Amino acid sequence: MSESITIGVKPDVKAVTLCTDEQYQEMYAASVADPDTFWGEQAQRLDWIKPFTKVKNTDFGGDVSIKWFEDGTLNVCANCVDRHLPERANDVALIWEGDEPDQSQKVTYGELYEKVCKFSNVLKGMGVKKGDRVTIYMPMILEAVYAMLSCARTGAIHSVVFGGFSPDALAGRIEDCDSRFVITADEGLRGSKKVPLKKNVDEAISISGIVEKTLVIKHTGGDIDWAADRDIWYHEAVEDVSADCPPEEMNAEDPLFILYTSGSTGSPKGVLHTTGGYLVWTSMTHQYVFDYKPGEVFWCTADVGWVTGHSYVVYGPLANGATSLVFEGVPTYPDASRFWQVCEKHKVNIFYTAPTALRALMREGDSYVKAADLSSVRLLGSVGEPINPEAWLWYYNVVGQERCPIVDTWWQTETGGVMIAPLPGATPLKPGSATRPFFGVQLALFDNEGKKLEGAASGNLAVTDSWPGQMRTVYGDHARFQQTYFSTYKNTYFTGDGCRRDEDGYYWITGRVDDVINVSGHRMGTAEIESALVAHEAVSEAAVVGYPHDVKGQGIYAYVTPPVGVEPSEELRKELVQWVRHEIGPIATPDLIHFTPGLPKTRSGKIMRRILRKIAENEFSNLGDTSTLADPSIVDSLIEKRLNR
Ligand code: 6R9
Repeated sequence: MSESITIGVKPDVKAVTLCTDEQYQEMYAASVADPDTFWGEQAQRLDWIKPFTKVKNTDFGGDVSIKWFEDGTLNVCANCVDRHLPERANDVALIWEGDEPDQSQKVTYGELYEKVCKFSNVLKGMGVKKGDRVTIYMPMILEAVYAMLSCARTGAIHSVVFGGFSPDALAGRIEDCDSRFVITADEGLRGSKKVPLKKNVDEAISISGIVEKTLVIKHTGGDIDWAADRDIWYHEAVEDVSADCPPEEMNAEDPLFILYTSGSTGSPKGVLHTTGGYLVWTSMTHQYVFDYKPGEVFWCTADVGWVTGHSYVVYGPLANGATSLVFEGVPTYPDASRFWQVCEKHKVNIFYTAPTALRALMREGDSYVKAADLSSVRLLGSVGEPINPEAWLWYYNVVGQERCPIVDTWWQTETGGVMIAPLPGATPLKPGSATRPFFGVQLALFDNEGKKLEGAASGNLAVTDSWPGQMRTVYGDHARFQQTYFSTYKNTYFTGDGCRRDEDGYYWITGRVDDVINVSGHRMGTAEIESALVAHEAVSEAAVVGYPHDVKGQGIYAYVTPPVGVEPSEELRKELVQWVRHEIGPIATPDLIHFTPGLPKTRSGKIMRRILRKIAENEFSNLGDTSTLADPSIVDSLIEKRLNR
């Protein structure tokens, strides 16, 4: 990625009203000079039941302790729904667009209130209490949003698991947070294909065994198995409940949700977000970064199984009284015009998606975009991975018709909401750069030796002080939280990303510097895929790395060593691909499997991943020092048989 492309972003491309460049500078300076005053004021955007008297109480040293607004109380659901009723009861809160283009539905704030109260009473009827963990494994239907908001209303902690994860992966997440309740649907639909959600839940429960009640939404009406002592139909349970359910009074630091995410080692971590700071952060970033104005239709295409769906389909937009679009389908069904048809149909004003979707659609040609009337769209957003200049320019020229600013937003599951992004109008854009930090975000770059870099430089991206939306801990394992994020650099949160800062102070994210790969905007630990592979009897050792992929951003390249006596074959390759899909889910499907009799190792037995990465990238002319290898000849044979040419 290069900053040398200068494209003529038209000077009149200004969505803005909220902020000028000078105002940004002033507000940013104030936010870091006196966080207590700044955030104390910003938090007034929410309705508090009991006002807080303390704002920031955070410590990145020692055991790490992060508290914001710690003596205040509020309810997230009441902030997203109830408080809008006096002014917006008849405004549309949610637009649902189904998998088939002839299915859609609108729900006003008034209707949402009733739906959520009833859903909450169904949860209570099942025995869900404040502090209980509730696993949500759902398609992108409105009940997924009701389920999340109802957990927030009753004080339960939701753990949404993406519907594309396998029963094994689901079972692991149920067990890790000791979740006795699961909310699911009979089946999901994606691009006319059925996803057997209830069947997967049944299988997960047979593995983990701790689930007491399953609430099932009837969506497709497909055949499912039924356990009468455990399974409850939502449409039956909701018939007998009242539409009145007062929101639970929650402390600002009470947990709101757990969301599992991959890291470089071990099993996925349960990222824990709490109540007050998270909602201040998502609501404020949604307003400023997307320049959101009342009455506008906001469409974030992410699934609620990922953090982007939590923060910008559900919590940020609804806290701001926005109209948020929930899309069940995929960008290419019935054809590659779907996104643009939906924008036209629902008069979408702000559109937020991932580069991988843009690259896939760009390949299909411009005609699909041009066939739709996109005159309502005024702002475009990007998230999940670095956006390459080619995709950026296509987004800007073809989709945005050279009139819509693009906000490239860098953030993570751990950060709760956007951390680096332009403020439309205030920030001059550079294609490929997420530009500058949001209010309160203090960034730093470090080299590999731990030295802080000043001015224009490339290094590892870190954040030196807390912000309200930050994760508070790894659920059930605070030591892992400290170890993962705060042990690399002293008193500093380490992001795991590499980054360059240019002479204008703009940030250019270059990708992960740890063993995490980003496939189609989905974050995955290479260690997870490796442990799935070695669980197969025909694999004695495996090493997984990423390699550049035109559409997915990164593809999955797996080096596999079969045990002595097992011959690699095309059948075995196919079997291993299916195996990984079954163990983790389709998103972890290896693109390339390279059978090798051995892996390059140091004499102490450490796999030299640096070399494997270079070979997978087809960049093996400069492999660096291989003298420490136990058997250097293995490298030549790997190069000779490399699969990405
Ligand atoms: C929100 C989300 C986080 C990782 C992050 C980084 C990559 C996200 C990006 C980006 C470059 C952007 N990432 N946004 N890289 N430019 N605008 O995606 O969360 O799933 O936790 O992934 O995604 O590598 O560290 P999550």
